[in-house]
Amino acid sequence: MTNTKKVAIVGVFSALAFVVMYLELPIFPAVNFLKYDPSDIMALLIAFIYSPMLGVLVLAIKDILFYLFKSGDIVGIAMNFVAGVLFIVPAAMIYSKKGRVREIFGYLAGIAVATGGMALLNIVVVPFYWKVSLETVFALLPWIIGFNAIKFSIDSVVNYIIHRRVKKILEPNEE
Ligand code: RBF
Repeated sequence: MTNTKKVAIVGVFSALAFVVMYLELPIFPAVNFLKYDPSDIMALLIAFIYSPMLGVLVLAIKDILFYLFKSGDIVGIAMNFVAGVLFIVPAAMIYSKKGRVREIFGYLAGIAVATGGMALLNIVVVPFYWKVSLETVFALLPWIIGFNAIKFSIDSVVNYIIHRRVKKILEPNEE
């Protein structure tokens, strides 16, 4: 595959990720600042098909675009970016094109790292962001953990179903 084609595909996937981020679906009313959108799937596809680094690039581009055109909330965007990185980097590194068992371990690792990491990060960030006490954050913690576990499980299932087909479409002459 030529570099030009790769650059074009990364650009298209970043734009797609930016657009689907507008979904911003709150899953739990108790933590309605946490919003689901499928944009991390575009980054995960690129991470699986090319490399974790290019996946992180897709995350960065869609988050910068979303910050500029929609949210203007640097904390929310930063949290979204970090959550995405914590999910796709372990998942794609463990997968590294070595079959379905490793792929599933990759997803489980990504879900665990992102859910655990974001729980810790929210404990630090939410008291400042919402000006609430630490007790309030701990009361919300099950919802925060549930949100991230659900978000990244949905992304994993969708990626599992589609990534081989997407790869065939992007690289019809390989393998
Ligand atoms: N997104 C996540 O995927 N996981 C999180 O744990 C998470 N924590 C957040 C905490 C705060 C205080 C804010 C403002 C946002 C957080 N986000 C998190 C991002 C949020 O779900 C959404 O993607 C962004 O706000 C952009 O709409």
